[in-house]
Amino acid sequence: MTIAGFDPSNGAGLTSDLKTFHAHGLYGLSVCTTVTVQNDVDFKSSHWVKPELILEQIETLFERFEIEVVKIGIVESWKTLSVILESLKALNPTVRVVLDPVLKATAGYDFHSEDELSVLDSILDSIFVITPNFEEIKQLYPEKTIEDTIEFLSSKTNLYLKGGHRTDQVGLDQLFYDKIVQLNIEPRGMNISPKHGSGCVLSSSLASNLMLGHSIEEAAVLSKRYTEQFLSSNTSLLGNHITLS
Ligand code: PXL
Repeated sequence: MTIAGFDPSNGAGLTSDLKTFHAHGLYGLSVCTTVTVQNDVDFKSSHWVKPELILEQIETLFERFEIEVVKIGIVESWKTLSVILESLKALNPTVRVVLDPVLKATAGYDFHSEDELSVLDSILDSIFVITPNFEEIKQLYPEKTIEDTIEFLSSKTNLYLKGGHRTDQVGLDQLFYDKIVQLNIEPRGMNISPKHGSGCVLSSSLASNLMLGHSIEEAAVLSKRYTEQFLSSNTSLLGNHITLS
């Protein structure tokens, strides 16, 4: 299941997640947190779905399906995220959550501007893995160094740090898991070009691979490779998932 926003261009958000789930051979369920007005280059506005309505969507799906892995994307606030997590845990105590902490749309729009970080701190241990990029990890704890933030986050949850925006080694992703293990996932040097919503693809591929029974380490590598393939599918800002041969 994905709990995310609707992006009419389908590069990001829940429709992008559904395409990713489908390409992994899974049937995806989706819960909408916001209706956004955007295309692949221009983010105009976000119209948030009330938390009660988000919960009603979640509960209605749980009435019919056993949901074991949930990817969460854009939410209005960390408080809303905490309400969603509480509901998920009540419906399935062993649910695993992949959190893509969307703080800024690529097309320039800030979320969580006046948000309480202490709320995020208190919910990190109910998340299975968090998937920030370099910009997001800096923005999450601006007063800490990146190294300190990595240490803090990885003491509470698994951390998949996306390296697309890093300046030292572009495209080097890092997984910090089981509190102490670090795995560097090198880029494969494919002919990739930037895409709108690539972070959504990585996190929903990670959720898919976990759902398929892979360990966090295997799932991380498979998702990196899946995302690279997606990024190299064409040169436009909207990528293709799989092609039938
Ligand atoms: O890629 C981040 C993201 C996630 N979800 C939605 C978005 C965006 C970026 O634009 O619109 C709905």
